[in-house]
Amino acid sequence: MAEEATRVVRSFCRICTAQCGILAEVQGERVVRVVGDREHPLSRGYTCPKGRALPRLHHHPERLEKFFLRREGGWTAVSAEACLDDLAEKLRRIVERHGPAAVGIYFGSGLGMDAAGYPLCERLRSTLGTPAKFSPLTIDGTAKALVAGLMGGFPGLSGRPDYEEARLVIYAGINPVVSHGHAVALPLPPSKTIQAVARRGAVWVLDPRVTETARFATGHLRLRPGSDYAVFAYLVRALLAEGADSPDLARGQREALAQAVAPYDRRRAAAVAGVPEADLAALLADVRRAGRLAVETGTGVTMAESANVTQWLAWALMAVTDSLNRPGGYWFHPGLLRPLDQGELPILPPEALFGPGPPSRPELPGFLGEWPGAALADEIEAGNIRAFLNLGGNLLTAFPDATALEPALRKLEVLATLEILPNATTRLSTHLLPTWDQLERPDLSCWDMLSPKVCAQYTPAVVRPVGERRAAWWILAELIRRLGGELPPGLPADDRAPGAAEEALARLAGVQPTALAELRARGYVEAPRILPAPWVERHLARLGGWRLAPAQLVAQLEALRVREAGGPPPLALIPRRQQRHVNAQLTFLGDRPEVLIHPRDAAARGIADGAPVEVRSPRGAVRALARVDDGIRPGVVSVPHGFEAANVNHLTDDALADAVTGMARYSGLAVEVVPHP
Ligand SMILES: Nc1nc2c(c(=O)[nH]1)N[C@H]1C(S)=C(S)[C@@H](COP(=O)(O)OP(=O)(O)OC[C@H]3O[C@@H](n4cnc5c(=O)[nH]c(N)nc54)[C@H](O)[C@@H]3O)O[C@H]1N2
Ligand SMILES: Nc1nc2c(c(=O)[nH]1)N[C@H]1C(S)=C(S)[C@@H](COP(=O)(O)OP(=O)(O)OC[C@H]3O[C@@H](n4cnc5c(=O)[nH]c(N)nc54)[C@H](O)[C@@H]3O)O[C@H]1N2
Ligand code: SF4
Ligand SMILES: [Mo]
Repeated sequence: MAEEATRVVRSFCRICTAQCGILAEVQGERVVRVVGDREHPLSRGYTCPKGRALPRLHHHPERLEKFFLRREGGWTAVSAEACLDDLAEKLRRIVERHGPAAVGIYFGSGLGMDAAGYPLCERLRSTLGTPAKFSPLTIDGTAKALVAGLMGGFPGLSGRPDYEEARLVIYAGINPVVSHGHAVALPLPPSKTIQAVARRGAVWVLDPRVTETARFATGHLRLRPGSDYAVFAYLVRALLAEGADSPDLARGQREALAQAVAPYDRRRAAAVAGVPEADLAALLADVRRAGRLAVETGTGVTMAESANVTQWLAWALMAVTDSLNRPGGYWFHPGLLRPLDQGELPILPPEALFGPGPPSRPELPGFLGEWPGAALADEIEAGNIRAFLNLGGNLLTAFPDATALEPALRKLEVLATLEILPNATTRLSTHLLPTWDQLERPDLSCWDMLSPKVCAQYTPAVVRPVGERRAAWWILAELIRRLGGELPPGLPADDRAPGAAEEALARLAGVQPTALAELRARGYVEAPRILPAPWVERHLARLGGWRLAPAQLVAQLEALRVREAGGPPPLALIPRRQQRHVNAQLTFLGDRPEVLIHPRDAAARGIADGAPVEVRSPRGAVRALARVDDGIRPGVVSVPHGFEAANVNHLTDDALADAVTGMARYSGLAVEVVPHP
């Protein structure tokens, strides 16, 4: 048989926000290899094992290729139309009988990088008229939007270090060498970026574990989970006492901030964080030396009880060192395809961030038009949510308290899932709708603000869609149409018609035609980053300066301070990410759910390295292998999420959500670990 010619398609990876440039080698419709694109301005040849596994993802032996309906007795493969007819009919009946809030909807990570599909999720939600919208926001990092909203008047301000000039970066609860960044990606490769800062000055890591990132740092605080706020409070207090100030601070608020952090002298901060006072002194000395600095926080911060307070004090530290919107400090992404820097940003009053929350959990707010993921099981159990649209997520591994969520999901009349592979959540679904994966669709950077640079990318489809998979935009449009909603003008009726995918991208991605044409021609466009950015300065002038002491956060700090007397739990669970899977995806590449435990804690429990253990919480148990690791702080165990057979969310508790934002608590929970023969 003659060998088929290999063609190379230039594309970009959409597994994480780093969006590395890739070259896909294709024979016929088989993707044989993905390698890094050396000419790519963003990643210059860099890729990670996940990106290189795109061919395995696409050719996965169990990939979903058909529409399925679950009827009594099992699954039936049906046509796309029959599946959509049935689904729309059931949704219509449920809304008629119980109102729109009876349909919940999850904007999952799987659709989060589909530039044509994603915008229709919101249109589907508004067609249904349901307030029961969920997204990664409340299971990932509400603290960032909250603090941007409260201190900066606009929750969409998204910042990152000025890696060109920074002389001090503090990484708190983030491990970019593995994750490539929390939401916002780091310039690649992460280790080189971090080393460059270290050469200019200093890099500190705040993490209960010696992480892959800590190895490149000049200083590391192996602090107690959830104690970061005390470290930042100490730094802010010390600098304010020395007279630190900036013309950009809202008037009268410096005093309120000073008062809030007053209790955190070095001794108290060291006691709360469980670190030597000398290490805090060394960090403060580096802060003084650098003058300006940037703090990068990640899920270790946003998933802790102290999330909002830590994020606030990290910003406060940048504000009082005059680092916000300054070279060598922190810059705010202006966006490129959907720019923020063209007009005036709205200035939102604090109340505008919140809305009515889920009725079954009156203590929880709605936040930025969404409901907390921690309320999903209760909303179903209360009979409020009866149908659920899962748009590219694995609910059971993503949401807290799988012990409560799994039986709840089984009670749903409808659980419809848009997916590319079977998983724990598809197994509970009533409707399965297979969509184009990232190699099967033309695409654009969906979230240009999360890029490390002011840039945007375009990729053509690499191969033709397999089986009966349909475009996510087509599936969503067909549902919207069946539910009586309005569709954007000019949207192709058939995703399989020639040119339809490109046309849909143009109609849906919200990008100016000229910009789109340029992107298609060049694949990658970049704009210069200007620092200080005039649009931020204009915004700040109208805002009256950074608001240093938002009342909600001052109150949360006070509450934390009162609880400090109770001390930490004997053994606390913390999350971590691993190199070769992203959340619940790509677990077939071989990462294992190892429980990292300190030798002291292991010995006290008779646990040997590599031995099977059971991690227990009041909510449930997870079995995995122990890795005895002297890099982790004593009293802390680290368990990665995303594994179905060892689902760490059987340990988490959906009652533990942040009172201000509803964010789920995934870090700092009390657990016990026992040998499990
Ligand atoms: N305990 C604990 N829980 C956590 C976390 C934690 O650290 N600890 N992390 C949280 C965080 S930060 C997040 S973001 C969430 C993530 O939770 P999810 O939003 O559920 O994300 P994934 O697990 O990545 O699942 C995405 C799904 O999309 C599918 N998919 C991939 N590509 C495509 C595509 O092109 N189209 C479609 N239709 N589907 C696709 C994948 O097969 C996968 O099943 O989990 C949260 N849950
Ligand atoms: N390889 C890979 N990359 C990913 C993902 C993945 O699953 N795998 N997921 C993607 C997603 S959805 C996200 S949201 C990002 C997240 O990106 P990151 O936020 O960088 O996530 P992690 O790598 O888990 O790093 C969190 C760190 O916080 C530490 N930590 C836990 N609790 C605390 C605490 O209380 N205080 C402090 N200071 N540290 C603490 C943990 O030990 C861990 O090292 O990564 C993205 N990139
Ligand atoms: S870092 Fe890995 S997963 Fe993320 S975009 Fe690059 S290749 Fe893809
Ligand atoms: Mo995330």
